[in-house]
Amino acid sequence: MAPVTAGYTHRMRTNRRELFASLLAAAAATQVHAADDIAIPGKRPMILHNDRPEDLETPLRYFNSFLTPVDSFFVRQHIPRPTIDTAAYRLTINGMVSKPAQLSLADLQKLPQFTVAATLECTGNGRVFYSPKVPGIQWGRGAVGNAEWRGPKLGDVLKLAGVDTSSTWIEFDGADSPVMSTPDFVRSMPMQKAMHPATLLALSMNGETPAMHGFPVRLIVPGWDGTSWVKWVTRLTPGTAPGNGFFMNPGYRYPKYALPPGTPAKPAELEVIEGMPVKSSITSPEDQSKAALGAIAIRGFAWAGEQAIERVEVSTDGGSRWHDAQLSSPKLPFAWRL
Ligand SMILES: Nc1nc2c(c(=O)[nH]1)N[C@H]1C(S)=C(S)[C@@H](COP(=O)(O)O)O[C@H]1N2
Ligand SMILES: [Mo]
Repeated sequence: MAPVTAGYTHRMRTNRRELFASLLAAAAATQVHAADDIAIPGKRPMILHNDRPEDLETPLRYFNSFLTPVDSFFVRQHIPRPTIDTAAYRLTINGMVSKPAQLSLADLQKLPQFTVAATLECTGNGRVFYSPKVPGIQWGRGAVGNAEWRGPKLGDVLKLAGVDTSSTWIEFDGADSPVMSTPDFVRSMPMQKAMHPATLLALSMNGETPAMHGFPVRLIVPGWDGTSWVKWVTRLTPGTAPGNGFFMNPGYRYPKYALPPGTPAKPAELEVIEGMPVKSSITSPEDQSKAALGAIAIRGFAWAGEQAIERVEVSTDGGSRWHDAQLSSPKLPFAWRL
C-alpha cells in the first residue's frame, strides 16, 4: 500500500484587527455552543441538528482518545429509530443463496467473533464549510468517530446460507421504515467488499450495544463512508446488480471527476460513494480560540479509508514550512491515527 500523508494548515493571527475579529468570533462561537449542546439520554451534550430522528454532532472538545466513547459518538438517522425486540429479532437471508435463512441473535453470537477498530464518517462531515452552500445537514467537523466493532464476519454469515459464488452485489435493509417523504433506507455493496475479512455484522461497539448506533446488528464496512454502514440490519440479499432505491440513486453519489464548485453534475457523471479520501482534523486548539503566549500543543487525527496513515505534517505559517507530527496511536488500516 502506498504511504499516505495528510496535512492541515493552521494560520496564526498576528495583527491587532485580526485578533479583535477572532475574539468576537470566539465569543459568538461560544454562544452557539451554549445554545446547541443538548443532552439526549445516553449521550453527553451534543450539537443538535435534529431531534427526531436524532442527528447529533460531536463537539470537537470531546475528541481526545483513539476510541470515541459511545456517549460522545455522532449519530445520523434519516428516519426515526426503530424499536427492536432482541428476542424476536431475525436476520433474513434471501436472494442468490442455496439455504435461505432466518437467523436469531443467538445464531449470530455462535459464529466466530472478530474485532475491528474502524473510523466511521458521514459523507456530509464538514458540509458547513462548502462554498457555495449545499443543502443537507450543515455538519461541522464532528460527524466522525472511531470505535472497536465486534461480531461475525459478513462473509461467514453468507457462507452459512450457501451464497451463490456468481453473485456480484448484495443488498441490505435496515429495520427503519419509510416515513412520509423519506424513503426506506436500503443499500447495496459489491460482493467483493462484503466478503472482505474486515467487513462485519457487528453485535457490539466498544463493548456496548447502543440502539442509536444500529444494534442489535449493525453492518461495519471499514474504510468506506458511513452511508454503507447499515444500522439495525434485517435483510441480506445477494444478487447481480445494485438496488436502485433512493439512497443508491440519486442519493449518495459523487461526481466522477472534479467540477467547478456549484456546477450540477449530470446523472451519468455521478458514481456511488464508496471509500473515504485521506483527511485530517485539528481538534485542539479550536478555530478562533485564544491561548496565552507561549508554546501550545496542536492535537488532532488523520484517516485514509482502507489505508493506514504513515505520516502527518503540520504547518503554522500558512504552508511555507511543514513539521512532522508525533503519532500517538498505532498504524492501522481503517482506523484514524492521533
Ligand atoms: N438503517 C439505517 N442505517 C444507516 C442510516 C440510516 O438512516 N438508517 N444512516 C447512515 C448514515 S448516512 C451514516 S453517516 C451512519 C451513521 O452512523 P451512526 O449514527 O452510528 O454514527 O449510519 C448509516 N446507516
Ligand atoms: Mo451519512
